[in-house]
Amino acid sequence: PATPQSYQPDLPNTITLANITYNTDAHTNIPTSLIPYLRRNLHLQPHHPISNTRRIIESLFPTTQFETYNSLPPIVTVAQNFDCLGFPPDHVGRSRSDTYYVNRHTVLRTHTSAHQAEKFRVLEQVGKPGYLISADVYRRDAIDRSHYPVFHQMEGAMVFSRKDGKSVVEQVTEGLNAMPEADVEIVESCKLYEEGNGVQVEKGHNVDEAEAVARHLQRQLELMVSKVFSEAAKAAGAAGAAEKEEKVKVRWVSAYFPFTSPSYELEVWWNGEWLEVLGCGVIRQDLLDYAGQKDKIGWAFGLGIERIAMLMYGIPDIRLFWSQDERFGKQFREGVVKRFEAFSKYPGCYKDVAFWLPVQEGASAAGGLSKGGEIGGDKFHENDFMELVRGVGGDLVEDVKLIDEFTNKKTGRKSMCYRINYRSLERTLTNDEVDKLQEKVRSTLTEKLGVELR
Ligand code: FA5
Ligand code: MG
Repeated sequence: PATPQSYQPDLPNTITLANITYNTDAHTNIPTSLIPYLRRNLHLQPHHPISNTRRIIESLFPTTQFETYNSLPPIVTVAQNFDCLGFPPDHVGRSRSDTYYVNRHTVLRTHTSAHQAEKFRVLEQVGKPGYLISADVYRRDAIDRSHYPVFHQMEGAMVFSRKDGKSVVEQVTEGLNAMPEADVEIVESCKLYEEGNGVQVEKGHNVDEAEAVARHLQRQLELMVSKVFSEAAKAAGAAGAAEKEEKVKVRWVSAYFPFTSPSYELEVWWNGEWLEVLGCGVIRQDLLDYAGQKDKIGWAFGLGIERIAMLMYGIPDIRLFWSQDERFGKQFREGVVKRFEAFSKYPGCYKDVAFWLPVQEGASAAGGLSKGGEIGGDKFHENDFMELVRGVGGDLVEDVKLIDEFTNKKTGRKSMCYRINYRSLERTLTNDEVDKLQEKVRSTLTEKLGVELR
């Protein structure tokens, strides 16, 4: 009988990434198909929309105040990515189903925040109160038009000194007076310290300082959104009649991150829905203390560059950023935002695959699909399936959806059915080719995940 097994690519004893060789262990879960992405650096490719978007955002942060780091290698320690940011030991972000482990001590960074502490530590040395970091980040995730196992983030941070002669509140007020109002409509805001919101004032913070720093952060990011969206509106307008644009609507939503408090997400109203653009907040004092910045208080944010590039350029599918087809690349010029012109959409083709999961000891017959992770756990996890499909089909897979699941009451066995949508961005796939891919998905499933095909 098949025992539950999580998908473990067949890895040798060592793995070489960016010219450094690491020992592998029971935590290692980097598929070989991911390795070429570590060299692509889309955020540094001239003309590429990810790079252009990065530059447009960077232009809003004066280089006299913000040091820019754009080539920090993606391999970091568990301490950098999680521990020193205060992630609790059982945080789901740490699980092997969500994070790519090089080995038990080393991961592909899941966010640019992995570099916060080291860059706070050198602020004096660099002589600037802030920094920007743009980089590739890696997450095991679903497959669809807005999710890819590699994407790009930009992190920004700025601190204020409490030993400046002026109080932090005064420094912020001066800073805000020197900044324009952002041309956005703030539909909703959240005052986190107000009664009923349940946000505690962080140890080492006081309400006045933290609120002042949060206001500075919010203004800075509202200015960023107003810039980006006016570029997007201009590009869209250039295609048709330029209508009198309305102000961009934004809202501030309460959020949680282990390393900021209070924390917020900024959402933007775009094509009839609220789109989460970034997470941010006031940096927790213990993190600044750890980085040798006891007398400072400050803010940090992290945004998804793809998300902003997709709406600025009207790019409909995240796979396009990786396309080496010149019909994609030749559309973009440095410093110019122009609507992406889709090349014709090629026909797609979907295939379903259904299978029984191995019975798990002690699992209740009614148990739902676990999205949560156990570190080193061996349950079926949806991301294992996603990665397996990605490994076989690569960029020919447009999306994968769970379309049915049920549990046989008598046997306690659980059945899953997924629909895989195959479509190339560059050409028409043949039936034969899709059949072969699907056959490979099916055989790999039995082999690696120990499931029984139906
Ligand atoms: C973070 O990664 C935090 N490090 C952000 C942060 C930094 C908070 C500094 C506080 C201080 P989150 O997982 O929500 O948070 O991701 C941040 C942004 O990255 C999201 O708002 C979104 O724009 C983008 N993002 C997240 N996941 C994906 C994805 N799978 N594909 C594309 N973009 C994504
Ligand atoms: Mg988020």
